[in-house]
Amino acid sequence: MNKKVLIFGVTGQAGSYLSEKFLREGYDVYGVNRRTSLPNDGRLSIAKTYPNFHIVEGDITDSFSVADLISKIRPAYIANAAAQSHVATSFEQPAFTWNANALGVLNVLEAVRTVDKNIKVVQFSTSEMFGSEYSIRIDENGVKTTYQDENTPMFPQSPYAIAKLAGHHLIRNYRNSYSMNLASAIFFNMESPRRGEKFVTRKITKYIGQLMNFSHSTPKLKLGNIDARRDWGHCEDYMECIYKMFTCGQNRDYVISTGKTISVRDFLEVAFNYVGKKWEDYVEIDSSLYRPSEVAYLHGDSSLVQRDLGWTPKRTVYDIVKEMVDHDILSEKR
Ligand code: G4F
Repeated sequence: MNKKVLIFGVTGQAGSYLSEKFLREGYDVYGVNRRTSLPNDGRLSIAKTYPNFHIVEGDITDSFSVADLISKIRPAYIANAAAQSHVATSFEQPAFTWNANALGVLNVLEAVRTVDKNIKVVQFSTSEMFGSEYSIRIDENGVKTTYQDENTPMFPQSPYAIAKLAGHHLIRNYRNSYSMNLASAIFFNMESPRRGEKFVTRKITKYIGQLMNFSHSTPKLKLGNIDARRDWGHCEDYMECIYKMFTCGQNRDYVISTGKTISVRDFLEVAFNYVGKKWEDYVEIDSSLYRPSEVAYLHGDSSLVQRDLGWTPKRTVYDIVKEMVDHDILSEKR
C-alpha cells in the first residue's frame, strides 16, 4: 500500500501537527516548504526526528513546481494547508492572498487530475466562508440556537474568505466533474501554542507571558474588536479529524468545530483570570486594528463529522487557554 502523504503548508501549526499524526501512523511524510532566506521550520522539531519525514522545496502558487512534486512523489494523499491565513492581512495584500488561497488550489487539482486522479486531496477550508450567514434551530423548549454547518449559506466578508470560497468550490466542482477523491474540511478557529503570533489568541497569551516575566516594562496590549465571537478548538484535535477524513474511504465535506462559542472579551477574561489579573488593567482598544469588514459570530455544528467518523474534540477553549498561557510564560522566561 502507498503510504506517502504530501503536505502543502507544512511549516504552519496545522501542517506540523498533521505531519506528526501521519508519522506516528507509519506514513512517509513529504512537507512542502517555500524557499526563504531565514529558517521557518520552528514548528517541525518533532517531525524532523522521524526518518520518514522529508522536506521538499516548492511553492503552491507555481503550477510547475506543484505538478513536478506530485508527479515525482506520487503520494496517496495530499493535504492542502497552504494559505495566506491572516484575515486582516488579506485586505492589505488581496492579490497575494488570492494567488495562495484560490490559484494554489487550482494548481493542486490540475496536477492531480493529470498525474493520478486516485490521489485523495483534503482542502483546508474555513468557517470565514460563512461570513455573516448562520442557520437557526429552535428546540422543543423554544430555545433558539444560531450556528453554521455544512448546509449554511456562505457570504464571505474578506478577500481571504472569498479566495478560500473559490478553492472550496473548485474542490466540489472537480469532485463532481471528474470523479476525483476530494474533500474539504471547514475548520473553525484552531489554536495551540504553535499558533502564529499575529492571531488574537496567541497575541493575548504571548502578552501574558511577557507580563508575568517582565511586568515593569510591558506596555498595554492593543486590540481591535473584542466583541467578535469565535468557536475556538485545538489544532491537534482537528488534525486527528483530518486523519480520519483521509482514511475513511469517503469524499465528503465536513464542518470541524467544538460547538462552543465565546467572544474575544471572554477569552481575555479567562486568560487573565488564570494568572490572577484583570484584563481591563492591561488592554487598550485601538480602532486601527478593526477590520474593514468583520465576521461577528462563528459557532460551528460538527454533528455530521462526529456521527460519520466518530470524531469528537478532546479539548475545550478553557484547556487551550491554560496550555497557551503556560507555554508562553515559560517561553518568555528563556
Ligand atoms: O485570531 P484572528 O485573527 O482569527 P480570525 O480572523 O477569526 O481567522 C482565523 O480563523 C479562521 C477560521 O474561522 C481561519 F480561516 C483564519 O485563517 C484564521 O486562522 O481574529 C479573531 C477575532 C477577529 O474577530 C478579530 O477582529 O479577533 C478579533 N481581534 C481583535 N483584536 C483581533 C485583534 N484579531 C487579531 N488578529 N489581532 C488583534 O489585535
